[in-house]
Amino acid sequence: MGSFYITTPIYYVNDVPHIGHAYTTITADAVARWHRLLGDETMFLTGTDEHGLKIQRSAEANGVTPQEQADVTSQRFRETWASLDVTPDQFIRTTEPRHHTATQKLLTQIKDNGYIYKDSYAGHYCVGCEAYYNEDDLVDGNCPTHERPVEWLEEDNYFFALSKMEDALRAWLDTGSVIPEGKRSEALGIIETGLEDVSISRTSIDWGVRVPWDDDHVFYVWYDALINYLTAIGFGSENDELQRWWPESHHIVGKDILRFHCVYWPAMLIAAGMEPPKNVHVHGFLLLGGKKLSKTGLTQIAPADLTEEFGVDGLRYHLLRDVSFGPDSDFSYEGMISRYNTDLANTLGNLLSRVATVVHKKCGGVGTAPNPDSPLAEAAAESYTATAQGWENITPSIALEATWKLIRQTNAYLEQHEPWKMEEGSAEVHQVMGDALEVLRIAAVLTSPGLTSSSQKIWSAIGLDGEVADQRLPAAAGWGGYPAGLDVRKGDPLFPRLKPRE
Ligand code: ME8
Repeated sequence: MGSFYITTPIYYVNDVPHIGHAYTTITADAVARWHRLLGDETMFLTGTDEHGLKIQRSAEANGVTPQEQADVTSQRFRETWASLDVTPDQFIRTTEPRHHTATQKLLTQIKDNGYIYKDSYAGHYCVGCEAYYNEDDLVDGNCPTHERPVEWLEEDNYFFALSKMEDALRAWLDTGSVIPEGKRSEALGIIETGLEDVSISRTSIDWGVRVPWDDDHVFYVWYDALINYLTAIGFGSENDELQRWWPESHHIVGKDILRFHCVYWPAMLIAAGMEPPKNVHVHGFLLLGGKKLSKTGLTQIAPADLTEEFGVDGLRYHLLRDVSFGPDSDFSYEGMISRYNTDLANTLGNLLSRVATVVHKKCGGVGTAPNPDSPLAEAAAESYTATAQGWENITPSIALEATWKLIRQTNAYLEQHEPWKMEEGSAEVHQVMGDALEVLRIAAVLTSPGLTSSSQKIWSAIGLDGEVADQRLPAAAGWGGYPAGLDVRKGDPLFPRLKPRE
C-alpha cells in the first residue's frame, strides 16, 4: 500500500470530447481503479485547459465570452466522463483562482532562482495567426496559413532559460522517467539538438494568468496549463499535499505533447528547485484510415456514438485492450465488433452463462466452493501475477490479456470435463462448477477496473454481496474465496453478440 497520483492532460475547451480524449482518460481511470483495489491512497486528476488564444478565438466565433465558452465545454467534458464511468478524484479548471495562485507562485519561484528574464522578441508576425514565423516558414514573404504579408514586430516577452537545463534534464531522463523507451529516446533527441530559451508571456492577449510582477503580461497558456498538476495537490494553498502525492506522480499524455511534458515541464520544476514528476507515460495516437482522428473524424466520433451500440464497458474494454500503450493504433468499427464478440460475448459472457445454466440444471441453482487442488488454481495465480504487472506498468492491454487467458482456460476446462453431461447433483459436477464459479469471482475482481458495471453484474450473479470495487488485492485474487451455498442467478446475456451494422 502506498500513494498513487495519476493525471491526464487537461483538455482544451475549444472543442468537445472525442474518443482520443476518451482513450487517455479511460486508461488513467482504469489504472486508478486498479490502485484503489490494491488499497493504495489514490488521486486521479483530469480537467480542462481554459486559457489562451485558441479559446479566446473560438469564444469570439461562437459569440460568447471566453469564460462562458469554458464553462459550457468544461461541463461537457465532466458529463462525458461521468457517462463513461470515469471517476476522477478531482476535475480541475485552469480558470479557478487556486490555479492562478499556484501558477504565479511557481513562476515567481523560477524567476527568483534566476531562470526568467525579460527580452524583446523580434520576428515576422502574422496577426491572423497571432504567431511569429521564421524567415524559412514564409511563402514569398507571406504567412503560410493566411497568405497575407507578415509584419515585423517587436514585443517584450519574459523568457524561461531552458538552455541552462540540458544537463539536469538528461539526468532526469536517465532515471527512466519517460516510458516507453522509444519516447524517452525521443525526449533525449530533443535535448541533443540543443535547447533554446522559450518565451513564456504575451502582451498581445489577456485571457490568461497575469504575470504577478508585470501587469502588462499574461503567461502563455502552456506555462499555466502544466502547473495544474501541482495546483490540484494544493501547491500555493494552505492544504499543500505535495509531500503525499508528488513523489508518486504519473502523467499520462499523448505523443503530441511529449515535448511539453518531457522537456519543458521537468525543466520548469527543476528550475523552481522542485522534483520533476516520477513518470511520464506517453501513448501513441488512435488513427482512423491512417490519419489522426483529431484531424479527420474528431467530431464525428463522440464516445456516445459508440456506447449506444457497444455499451460503456464495450467501449472501455476496446480502448484498453485493443490499443496497446505506446505505438499508434488503427481504430476501426470492424475491429471493435470483432474484439467485442470474441472476448466479451464468446469468452467472458459465455463463461458466465454456461456456469449459471449448469448450476441451475445440475446443482439446484446453488454454488459450491472450489477444489483447493484444482488445476485452475495455478492458472489463476499466474493470471493474477501477470495482470498485476500489466496494470503496474500502465500497459492495460497486457493486463487484460493476462486476465482473459484465465477465462479462456476455464472455458477449455469446461469443454474438457463437459459438466452439462454429468449426473445431476453428483460430486463431480459440484466440483467442476465450484472451480468455475471461483474463476468468475476472481475474474470479476480483476476485470473491474475496465468493466465497471459488468464486473459487478458477474459478482452479483454468482451470489456475492457488496461491491466488487470494494474488494482488496491481492487477497481477493487468492484461490478459495468463493463460499458454498450461494444462490446463482441466471440472467440475460452479459454481452449480447453484435452483428456489424450496414
Ligand atoms: O494538448 N489519439 O489538449 P488537447 C489518442 N490542453 N489520444 C488523443 C488523440 C488521438 N487521436 N487526440 C487527442 C492539449 N488525444 C493541452 C494539454 S496538459 C497540461 C495540456 C488525447 O485537448 C491525447 O492524450 O489537444 C493528447 O495528448 C490530448 O488528447 C490532447 O488534448
